[in-house]
Amino acid sequence: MAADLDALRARYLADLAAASTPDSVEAVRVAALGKSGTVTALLKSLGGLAADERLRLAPAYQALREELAGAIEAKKAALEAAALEARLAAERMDMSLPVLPEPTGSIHPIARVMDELAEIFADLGFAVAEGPEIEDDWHNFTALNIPPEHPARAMHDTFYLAGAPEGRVLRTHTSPVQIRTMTGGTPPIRIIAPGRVYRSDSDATHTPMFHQVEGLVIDRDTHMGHLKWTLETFVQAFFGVDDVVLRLRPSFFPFTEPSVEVDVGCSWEGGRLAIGGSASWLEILGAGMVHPKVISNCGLDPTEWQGFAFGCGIDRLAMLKYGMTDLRAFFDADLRWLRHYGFRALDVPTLSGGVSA
Ligand code: 2U9
Repeated sequence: MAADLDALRARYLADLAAASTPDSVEAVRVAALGKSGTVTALLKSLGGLAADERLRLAPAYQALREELAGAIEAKKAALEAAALEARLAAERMDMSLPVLPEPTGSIHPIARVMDELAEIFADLGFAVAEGPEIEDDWHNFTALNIPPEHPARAMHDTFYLAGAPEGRVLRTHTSPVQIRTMTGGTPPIRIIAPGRVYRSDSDATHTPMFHQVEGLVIDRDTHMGHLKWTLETFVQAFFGVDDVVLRLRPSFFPFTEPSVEVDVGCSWEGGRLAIGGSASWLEILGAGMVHPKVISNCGLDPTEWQGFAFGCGIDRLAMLKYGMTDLRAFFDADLRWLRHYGFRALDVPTLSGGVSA
């Protein structure tokens, strides 16, 4: 009997050594230790033996079963480890390789400036708000203290939408976004509203579609000092210049009272514009304290809530910062212009990386 066990052990260990898949290991297990396996049969046969025979043979049978079970488990584990190694080797990536293929498109300077604005104002606690480009008369005009027949309506060169419900217009500014924010929520509010706006105007310095960013802060004790600090901080960060000087000139807008036009100090060294100092002035913004009527039009109590707003042309900001001279080139889709002035797709502006680069 001892010789039989040695032969069985040798045969199954050889079969295991030859097994190269989990299925062939399982076949060895079934043949030896399965319900009808040979070793199982030997163990079952112990029951029919005389007691002294059973005592003599049982330890050898048990030892064989345990040895084979251990060898089968070890072989299974070795095959699983080898399979994992092979998969890892096949999926190995060189994380230091550059992204391929190199993106061929580029980020338009206007999109870039919008990203920079979002980054700068996010740092000051402003969220980005958006709204529809097709607006109704109330959100675009009436709520902003521009009632029907008000001369400011004519100034906006509005596109009226034929075939749309009565009073639909292409928004002439992003101000209706702030109206929607004020009617839809409760102060305090700190938002910027960047986006496309439309006016029926076309010449060297005007395109019928252009981009604006407007900002709105509504809180209990907001005043012109907060407005000036916010604009200074923004202009400093945007142009990457510390000695920014702002000049606030009295002006008029129906939706703000008082209203100001804001100039930034600059110089023209060798014909090139440099922001900073106060040798010369460039108008870049309009702003003011939100008119109490606008606040009450939005369902808020103007004796409790007040705030400031500002507006600015994004296309002009981009031209001043990146040195383009012709506004119309922004919308010509000329590939040579886009390659020259565009930004790399993965070059995302961050405050830490520098929005003024
Ligand atoms: C609400 C209340 C007040 C937004 C403002 C300006 C002044 C302004 C122009 C700059 C150049 C537009 O692109 S531009 O032609 N904008 O001068 N905008 S205050 O005031 C608001 C907006 C919304 C509810």
